[in-house]
Amino acid sequence: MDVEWVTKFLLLHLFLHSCTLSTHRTASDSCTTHIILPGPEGEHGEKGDLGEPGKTGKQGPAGSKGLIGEPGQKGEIGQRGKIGPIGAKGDKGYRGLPGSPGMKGQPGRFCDCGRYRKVVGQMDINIARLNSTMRFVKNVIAGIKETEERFYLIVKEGKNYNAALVHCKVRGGSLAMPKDEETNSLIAAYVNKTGLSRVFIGVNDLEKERQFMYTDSTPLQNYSHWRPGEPNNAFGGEDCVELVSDGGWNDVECHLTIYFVCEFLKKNS
Ligand SMILES: [Ca+2]
Ligand SMILES: [Ca+2]
Repeated sequence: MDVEWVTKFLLLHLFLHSCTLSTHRTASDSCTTHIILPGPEGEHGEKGDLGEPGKTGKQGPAGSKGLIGEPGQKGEIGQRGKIGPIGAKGDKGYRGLPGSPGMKGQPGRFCDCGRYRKVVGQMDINIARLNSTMRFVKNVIAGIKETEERFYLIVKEGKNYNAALVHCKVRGGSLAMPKDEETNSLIAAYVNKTGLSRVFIGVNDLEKERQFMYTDSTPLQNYSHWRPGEPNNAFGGEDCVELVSDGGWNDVECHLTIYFVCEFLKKNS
């Protein structure tokens, strides 16, 4: 409470109290004597000096989001991008329309087919020979026997006597002609080792009955190895000779189809 105002209040209260206590006096006498009034208000004081600057206020809360800005200027054109990966294979297209029919062909000519047939036939023969040679080589690789002068080879292809003769001859040899015991034993052991029981050898009496000769047209000389009772020319038709596994000889029919032994002269002998 303002001090000046309190003072004025106390003085007024004292004045009224003194008037009440002096009721036997006239109001004008007694109150006039004891009135105490405040003086007139003084003039306004001079303006104070400028106060010191206040302390820095606290940081205010974040303002509300501003309005969207104006769009920027258009940028420069960018660099060319890398080539993308190969795309997936496209679906198969629809079937095209059929083309226009072609021109009519020229009339046919007479075919000289005979000449071609002859060529093809010769090729077949050559292939057959090649296959035969391959089998022969396989046999050679499988096993071959030899003496000082000759090689001997069992051919595991069933043939009659004449076919066997040709087979050995076209390969530079002949059907085997054992002309001594050593060679005969070697061929017999070879037959046994191969698991066979009989093979054609190059001996026959085709030219003259009972006069056996080798296929090189030389007569049997100091050596033969007939089995007991052979040659017997059974049924009047045994003009070729087989060698059985014990080394013995037997005259047989020439059309039999059995394995055979070729011999080849060594070139250095
Ligand atoms: Ca005979
Ligand atoms: Ca016989």
